[in-house]
Amino acid sequence: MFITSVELREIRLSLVHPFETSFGRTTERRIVLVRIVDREGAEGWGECTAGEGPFYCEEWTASAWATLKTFLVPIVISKEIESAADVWKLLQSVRGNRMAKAAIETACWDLEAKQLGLSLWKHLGGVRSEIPCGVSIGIQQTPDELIEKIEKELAAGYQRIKIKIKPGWDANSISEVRKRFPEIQLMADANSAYTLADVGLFRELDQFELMMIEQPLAHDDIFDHAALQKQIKTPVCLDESIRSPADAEHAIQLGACRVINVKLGRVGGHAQAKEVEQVCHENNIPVWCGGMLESGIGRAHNIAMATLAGFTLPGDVSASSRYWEQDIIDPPVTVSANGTIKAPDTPGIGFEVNKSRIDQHTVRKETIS
Ligand code: OSB
Ligand code: MG
Repeated sequence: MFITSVELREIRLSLVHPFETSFGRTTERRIVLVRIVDREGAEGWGECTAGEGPFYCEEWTASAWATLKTFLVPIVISKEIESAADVWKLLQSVRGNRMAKAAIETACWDLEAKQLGLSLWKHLGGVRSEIPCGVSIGIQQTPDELIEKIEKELAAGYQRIKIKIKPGWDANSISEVRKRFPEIQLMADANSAYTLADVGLFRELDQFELMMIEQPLAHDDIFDHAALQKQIKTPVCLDESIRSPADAEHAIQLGACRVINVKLGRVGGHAQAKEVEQVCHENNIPVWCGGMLESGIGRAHNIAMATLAGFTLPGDVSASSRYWEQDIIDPPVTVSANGTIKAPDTPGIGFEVNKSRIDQHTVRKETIS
């Protein structure tokens, strides 16, 4: 692969419904897209999953833009690259900044799959053509509103429901939901809103038979999560804390979690995600694909990743219409009545990138060649 030009764009997309977590509320996304072009004029697309501020992790839209433009793009441009699998290593002189790295690394996988005439999911080594899907539901005003949202998602076919929790919106809302839906696959995500001092709360949550509790403690912690897991029955799932295959190995060895959520951006792209999946697979730890309120390009990459063997649990990848009036890919991502998404068979990410729609939403653009 020989990349002759890289286009960076920032697009702004309004969410159909605001999304609230323990760390804040999002109404409009600021998304950096990366388009790479090779000597033959073939293109690959990647999406940066950094948020609008440094609240989920350190990276955010503007830091990712600056890191891509100043450091990462110059590394990959105008040189012979053996394969997409080598890009992570090429970028290793830059520390951290995994979401910025993933934006360009995933674009390379899309381009390479297109060069080979293969769907991205097959090129990655995926084993299933349909992925099981769940939804992540943000913090609501009242338990009744939450229950109404859950009813709607279950009617649409989604296989599991994840609700966001924070202090003051936890045991009571979970209890109400469980009363109304005694049998559903239910889980909660705290996005690091608690400490070990809250162990009493987590013991109380054990009675609700949650599939798992996601990232209850600090975003960069593994040690305290191990202490918590020893004191509760509900499996702990780590999200924020797992940034590399080594993190996954350490967390598993310490007993800090029984499930891992894999996010392409958080671990630095497809090659790293495959390694995290591998480590988990070897240790009998199931994984699932997380979401970061992606536009269609990031969503398409998530679908491809979730076809890998270890992704046995329903993830947070859901239909475009839950996020956007109009997605930037055609066709939009849709979910079947039994809560699955079909991985497309056309080359690369397998969806048409709608350039005129992207143009409409672009607030800045820079081409480096
Ligand atoms: O922790 O999984 C998370 C969204 C933004 C930041 C962090 C998270 C999330 C979600 C939404 O849960 C998943 C999605 O629907 O894309
Ligand atoms: Mg999470």
